[in-house]
Amino acid sequence: MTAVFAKTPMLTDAVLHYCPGCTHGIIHRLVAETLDELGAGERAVGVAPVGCAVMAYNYFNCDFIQAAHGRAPAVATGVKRARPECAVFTYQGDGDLAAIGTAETVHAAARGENITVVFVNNAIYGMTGGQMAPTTMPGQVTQTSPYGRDPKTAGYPVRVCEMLATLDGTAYCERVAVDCVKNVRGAKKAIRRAFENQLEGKGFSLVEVLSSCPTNWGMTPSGALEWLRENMMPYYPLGVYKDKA
Ligand SMILES: Cc1ncc(C[n+]2csc(CCOP(=O)(O)OP(=O)(O)O)c2C)c(N)n1
Ligand code: SF4
Repeated sequence: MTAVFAKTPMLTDAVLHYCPGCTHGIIHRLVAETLDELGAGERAVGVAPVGCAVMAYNYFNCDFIQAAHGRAPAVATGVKRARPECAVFTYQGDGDLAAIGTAETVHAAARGENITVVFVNNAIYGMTGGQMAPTTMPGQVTQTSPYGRDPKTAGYPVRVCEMLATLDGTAYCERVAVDCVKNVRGAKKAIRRAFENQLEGKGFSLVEVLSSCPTNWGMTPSGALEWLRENMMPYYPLGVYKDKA
């Protein structure tokens, strides 16, 4: 049989442990393809989060460090400063990056660290069973908001791109989605741009990827993508929020 589509070399042969319909796998592939296309795989160092992507180190053919919950940008800062020739990236969920890791994220951006951050926003804590995240939508039912997130008591969702765009140290931030082919292509372009910026020494670059968690949202894979389009996209508009170029 003729193979018409193969794994990109930067991905290992390990079988992904993600749930059926989870978009982490698509985003892994986009990062891996980008590193292959830029010829940066040999000098790439990834920093894995705590969250469903905690074992990302099993899936990429490059060096990886697993950071304590939320601390990936601090770890990436150390690696990049010690080994500036490396292509250093973090891969983080919204619980990791926008809850416990808020300080690390904001200050890495404010310092203009020359790293690439891939931020997977699925509006929930996936790995731990579906608790409310800072990015959970108003009214969204989670394990810790069984009647829906009530902004009166639980506040409003955090728009990470908009927030980081205000910082002078942020070189580039863009929000993309992986709900359809067109948007997956856009996501790839943004991830590539975020790595190119780093290789050109432009500074802190972040790509926020609107993603689905069918398991904890209690939906089918296609229903979850529909929910993402109807509920997340209006609150989290796609687009470039900062580009120092
Ligand atoms: C210091 C600390 N606090 C809490 C946890 C528990 N914990 C593990 S993963 C996680 C949430 C992960 O959610 P997210 O970052 O959104 O990633 P996802 O699993 O949705 O991809 C939490 C709270 C932990 N491991 N360490
Ligand atoms: S729990 Fe959610 S984010 Fe985690 S692997 Fe399953 S679908 Fe993906």
